[in-house]
Amino acid sequence: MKIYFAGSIRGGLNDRKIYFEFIDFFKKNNHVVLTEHIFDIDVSLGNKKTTSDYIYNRDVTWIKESDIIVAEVTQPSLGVGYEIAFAESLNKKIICLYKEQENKRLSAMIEGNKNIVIIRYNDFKEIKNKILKKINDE
Ligand code: 6IA
Repeated sequence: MKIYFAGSIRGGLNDRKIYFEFIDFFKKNNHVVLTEHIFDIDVSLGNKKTTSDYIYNRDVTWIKESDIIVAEVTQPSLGVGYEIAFAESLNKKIICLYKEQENKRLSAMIEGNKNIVIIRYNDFKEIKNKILKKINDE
């Protein structure tokens, strides 16, 4: 599957390590991750073309090209919310991964949307099989 993996960037990069774990995991399971390098600050900053205009156009093209969007939504991000809604408008399959946290709740615009499969977790290892199964489900 061609996966568009989304996660917060300007919304905050606190969960960047988890994003890398998910991306590695998908690649090891023979999926293509279109966004595999976007959280790599060194690669991104080394690329002189990374203006907002360039990023927007490239990412929209990748979403159109993808089979599925997997979004890590623990750290709220305007960009990720936009990407989810855009993918929904194209009838793409959408999986959101949410790490449970005390005194916080996932946005109702994600939690209440029946077109989105939500997988909650405490530890990434617990949900590995579940994610693979959901990715391959028709
Ligand atoms: O509003 P946000 O920046 O948190 O939105 C994050 C989402 O927008 C991600 O899922 C990406 O798909 C997309 N996005 C935002 N910024 C970039 C970017 N910047 N490169 C690629 N996609 C992006 C350059 C990388 C930066 C670490 C220097």
